[in-house]
Amino acid sequence: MKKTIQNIEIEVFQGDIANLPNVEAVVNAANAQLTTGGGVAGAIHRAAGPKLYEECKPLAPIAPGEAVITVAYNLPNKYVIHSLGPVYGKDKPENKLLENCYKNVLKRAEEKKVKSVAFPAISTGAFGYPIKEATKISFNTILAEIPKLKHLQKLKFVLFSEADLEIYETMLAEM
Ligand code: AR6
Repeated sequence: MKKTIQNIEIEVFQGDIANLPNVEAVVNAANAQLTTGGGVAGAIHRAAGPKLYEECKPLAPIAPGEAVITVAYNLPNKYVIHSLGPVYGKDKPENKLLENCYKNVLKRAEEKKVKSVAFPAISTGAFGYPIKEATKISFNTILAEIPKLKHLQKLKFVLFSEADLEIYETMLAEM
């Protein structure tokens, strides 16, 4: 499903963040040490190859809400933007920290003049953020940031499960 808001195309679809050939930068739902792990981080590091971690190592650790950018090695993209989401119920205030993830990813992308970026649902897997709350935060943050974007033209949201996709589609339709 796609929608255009102030000339920015917003798309939500089901897929694997580590296999998206038509997007310039993909977002990693990282851990603080920027190592591989489960979920998105595992898929991204596996597909990118070991050089990704070599580039990440000196950039770590990062704090919740921060984002750093690297190249993408064997992934079909130009960049990976690594952001650490809040652990739900532990890192406070979790809504602000999650908002910072989306803001800082957009900042890193704009600094490199990136035209398209794909986000996973940061913090909603191992970190336990309820998907509906997290979706609201991601869309509200993106909406507020759209007027500041100079290079980005496409924002994509990749959901792993059908159920998460439905939540994103419903909220995008209401936007
Ligand atoms: N493509 C798209 N979405 C995915 C994929 C994939 N390949 N795999 C999982 N998801 P998570 P977090 C969805 O756990 O909650 C890692 O071990 C998943 O269903 O990857 O921010 C790191 O090393 C969920 O909706 O990220 C960290 O320690 C969403 O992506 C920690 O987990 C995020 O799930 C980060 O936890």
